[in-house]
Amino acid sequence: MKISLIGLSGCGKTSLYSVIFAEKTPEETKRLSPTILYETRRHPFLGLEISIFDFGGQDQYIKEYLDKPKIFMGTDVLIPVVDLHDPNSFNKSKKYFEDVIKLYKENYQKPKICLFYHKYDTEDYQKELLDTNIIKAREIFSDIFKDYKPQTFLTSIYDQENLTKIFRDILMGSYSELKGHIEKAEKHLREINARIIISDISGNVLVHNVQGVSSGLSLRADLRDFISSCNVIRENVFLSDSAEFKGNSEEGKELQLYIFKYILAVLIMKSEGELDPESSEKIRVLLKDMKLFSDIIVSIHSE
Ligand SMILES: Nc1nc2c(ncn2[C@@H]2O[C@H](COP(=O)(O)OP(=O)(O)OP(=O)(O)O)[C@@H](O)[C@H]2O)c(=O)[nH]1
Ligand SMILES: [Mg+2]
Repeated sequence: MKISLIGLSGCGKTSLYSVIFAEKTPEETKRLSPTILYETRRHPFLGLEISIFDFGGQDQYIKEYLDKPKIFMGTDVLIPVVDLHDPNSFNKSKKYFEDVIKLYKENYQKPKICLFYHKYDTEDYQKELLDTNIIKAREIFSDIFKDYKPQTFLTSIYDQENLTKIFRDILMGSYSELKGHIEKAEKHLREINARIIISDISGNVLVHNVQGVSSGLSLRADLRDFISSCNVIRENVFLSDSAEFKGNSEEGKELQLYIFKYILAVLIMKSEGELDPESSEKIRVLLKDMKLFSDIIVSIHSE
């Protein structure tokens, strides 16, 4: 799956990448330099290889891509990024997007389009201006992708929770039938009185109900390492697709890890006697559903 981020220089493409996939804080992005030409990064997600193309937006690079457009081709998801803090750039940005769309049309390609109205925040910016800019941006951009039925999002690296969900749903795009499972799990997690994290084997968090265990899509490093080690044991010692691991402390803290079909990890953290019968039942249902979820992923992969 190829995801392409396009937009003028400074609109926030590399920041988006850094916060969601590379465990950077929003503050750290203030020190990013403009991207030279373009950068490609690979990221495994639910056993699928995702390539993220971050197209530097300085004028000379845009000219180069438009002259040799092959690099844009084969994009599954195009994310045009509009900088809401820079209304003077809207028309220039529109021109760039129109040129790219024209190339896709000429080549009979139809990527899914997720238009980001980005920097939707008041970090070093006035609220009143932001509101005016959104109205102006919608007037300028809402029409240019209309043949592609674009999805539009108001995004900000300062609202990581929302941004992570947007990216998770974009990445799950190739598994549309799975969205319902994730939403159901989300609902369950709100009702269970244990701390639960559902991620893939590479440590991309899909759903959780614990504060501070993830940065963007990435699970905290110690838990990620734990899952990764258990996954190696599953493969090399148990020689099975799925396995269960357990840890207990003398104080009664308990950690359980379920690995389903070498793809999905469900981590449950609780204290002794903490679980009420209702939550136990809900965990049982949740695990059953996640097993099904991983079966579906495997069947999609083998298609
Ligand atoms: N307020 C605010 N600032 C942001 C946001 N996203 C990125 N920025 C800031 O925008 C500036 C430029 O970000 P970059 O990610 O380097 O921009 P870029 O689109 O990659 O630029 P090029 O590589 O030149 O194409 C940085 O100072 C970021 O901190 C956001 O959501 N809100
Ligand atoms: Mg950049």
